[in-house]
Amino acid sequence: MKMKQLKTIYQTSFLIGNIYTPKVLEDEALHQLLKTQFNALTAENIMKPALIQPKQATFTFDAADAMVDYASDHDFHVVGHTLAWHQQTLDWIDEAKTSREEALNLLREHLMEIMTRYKGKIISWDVLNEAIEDGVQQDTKAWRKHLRDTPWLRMIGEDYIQHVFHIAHELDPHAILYYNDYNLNNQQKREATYYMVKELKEAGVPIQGIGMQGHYHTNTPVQTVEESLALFTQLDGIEISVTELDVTVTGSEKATVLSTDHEIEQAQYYAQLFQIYKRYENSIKRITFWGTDDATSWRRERFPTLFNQDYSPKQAFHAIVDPDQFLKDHPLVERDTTQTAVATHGSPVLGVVQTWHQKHPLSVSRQLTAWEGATAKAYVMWDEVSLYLLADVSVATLNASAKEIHHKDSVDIYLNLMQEQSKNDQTDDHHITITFENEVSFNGKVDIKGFKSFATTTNNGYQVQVKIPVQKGLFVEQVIGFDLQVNDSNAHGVRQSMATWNDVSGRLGTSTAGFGKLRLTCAD
Ligand code: 9MR
Repeated sequence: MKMKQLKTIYQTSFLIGNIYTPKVLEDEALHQLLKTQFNALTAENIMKPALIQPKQATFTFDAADAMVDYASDHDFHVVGHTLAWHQQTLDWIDEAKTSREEALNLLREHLMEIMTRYKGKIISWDVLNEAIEDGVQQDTKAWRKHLRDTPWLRMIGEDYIQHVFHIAHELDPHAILYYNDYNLNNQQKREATYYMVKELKEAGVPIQGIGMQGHYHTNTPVQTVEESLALFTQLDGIEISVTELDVTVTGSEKATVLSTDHEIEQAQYYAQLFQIYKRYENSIKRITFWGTDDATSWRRERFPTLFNQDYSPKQAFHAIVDPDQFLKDHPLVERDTTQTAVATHGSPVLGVVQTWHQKHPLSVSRQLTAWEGATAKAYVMWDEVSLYLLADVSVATLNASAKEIHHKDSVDIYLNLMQEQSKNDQTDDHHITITFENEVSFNGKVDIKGFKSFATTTNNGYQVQVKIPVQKGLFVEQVIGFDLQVNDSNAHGVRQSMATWNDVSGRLGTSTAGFGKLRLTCAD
């Protein structure tokens, strides 16, 4: 039976894209898959700043040239990705020694070489990538306060944003210029982005599109995606594209096979997304998937794409072919995704690993950011007067140069002792942050009397241990609201990722709704 073609099914709605990797030039089956299903290609990596200009004034265009030729030979639209980003940026720039004028020149030169070369061949550019920071909690209208602390921002100032769009427009006036970011379904990040784009647009900055990346998990509430579309479509003169869609269904731990249940659950999620996208088809220009198949995706351990390793279609593909029918055949069922775990009774001594009971690990691996960094395994113990936590963090590089503590490599601990009953008594509700260097913050609350902490580096990251005295006492079978977040700082001191045990909304700082549940047990 001939396989249905997504690009044909959605031809009156939006372009259907995927990533381009050089592999397609040698893999005939991959070429056939791209050609039959998709009509737009985004460079997954080869146009990124550090790859295309690895040394000052040395540009490596071969791979990008080959992509543009391939696309033109086979009638694909080409999307350029990306020009200004905080990751894989021009690492050879010495931030400390570069003046604003020099930085602006370097930015202009970078754009000039690339955009002039491909002028007229690129439908749209992801001009600015991921410029709003994570964890925005309030005051979203003041979007400048929420700009990510990036090398370009430090060297040029906040107006690097205006500059990069003006330069890009001058160089290729016909390309549609995008702001591209992940987690734009998050209410605060969505609002900050909305206000930023609105103000830029009204000030005459040539920005014409918002790219909602779309790195989701089946736990991501699907209505939050619709809420963002509803807001962004209020912006005049701004088109929307879904630029990097993929949906994971398992946790970060490596799994070897995708179970049938998970495959259906993922497909249902894709079906719901496409029902939403169809409702906004007048505003959505393109939907690009971030990966062709589960064997090569950047999140390959978690099966996020529409195709298996041999390019055969998964249920997710069938779900997108006909979302309504798929959801009729596979009706949604309510799922509770709240994590629950047990804390074991005992009083460990901080710094003495043998005294810790390491049997019931909490996996801190729900990634909140598109850049997937540090994760942790944590163990909680308790006695009648204190709660104890040991978190073993796996992370590649350690950095404490950021101003704010939770932008350093650190662990956030959230405690809501009495859960619902505690609204009027927050004596024992805490938000504690501890870095790999044992810097501690109680985030505005007074110090906890008797609190103790210990931190040490390990072969694959660092470990923190804390003792949190509890004034009201603890008792067996008590269930407490609890969460952990691991913050990963990159080599520039920019927080590049956050992973949690339970919450996926990014609102741990202001709401206990996303906390998981910890049960205090006596037994092992
Ligand atoms: O899929 C990309 C992966 O192969 C790279 O290793 C990684 C780092 O460059 O970037 C991935 O793509 C990112 C994209 O460029 C920007 N948004 C987030 C994507 C996932 O991290």
